[in-house]
Amino acid sequence: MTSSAAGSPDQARPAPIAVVTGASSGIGEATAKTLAAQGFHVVVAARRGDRLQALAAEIGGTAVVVDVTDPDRVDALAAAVAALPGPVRVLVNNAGGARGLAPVAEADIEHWRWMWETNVLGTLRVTRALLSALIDSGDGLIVTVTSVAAFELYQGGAGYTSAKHAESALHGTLRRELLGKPVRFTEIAPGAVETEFSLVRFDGDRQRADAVYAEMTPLTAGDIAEVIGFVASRPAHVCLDRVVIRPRDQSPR
Ligand code: 8X3
Repeated sequence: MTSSAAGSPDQARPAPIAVVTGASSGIGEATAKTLAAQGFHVVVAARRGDRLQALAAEIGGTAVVVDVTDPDRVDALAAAVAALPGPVRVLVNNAGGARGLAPVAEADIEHWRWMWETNVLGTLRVTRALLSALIDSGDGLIVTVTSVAAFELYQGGAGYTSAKHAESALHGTLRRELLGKPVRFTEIAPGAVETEFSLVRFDGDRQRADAVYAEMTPLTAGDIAEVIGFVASRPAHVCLDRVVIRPRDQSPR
């Protein structure tokens, strides 16, 4: 694993900045640690301030409390990033998740609204807010953590799969619209990763969440973070468009 994403050490230059949303736990937290170890100044963004502060202190980064569904907080994130001295090189759109597993006929509209607000509109808001800074850095990278649900369907999953399909479409469309600009795009599409994902989906029901990962060895947040670190440490002309990562024990649907 190359660990020189931030370039060769140069004490005179401020560290390049990486912004990670949904950074208070799971894939976001692990990614923040990986990018910090590669020399980025990492801005960790999430709703849970206490966990963010502890993470920022641990990795020497900056914590910004942000709910990606709140436009004012996203503006505050952009302002906090703009106040830092380094170039804005990396954005990891990781905030999002699933709520419920109800069939379409019994869909909970509020669950759907939350999934579309966080995964789709949240990614849109944060990406738009940081886009010029990423381009202006001369070598920007936008990583969007979608899911295998971005291209697969399963019973009970329509709220989540439709949101992840849309998030993937948003990311892929922007990649096409910005062709020729100095910004790369990578979609990371994980399968089963044991994080708080299923606990959130099942509203804190630990037994139901644990059952998702029973009789298999799921991926860990660190497995995904390692790949994002690899993506972020490629040279400026190399773009990994989409990386699909599943546990050996999970087959495509
Ligand atoms: C979740 C992927 O395979 O656990 O994003 O449903 S899976």
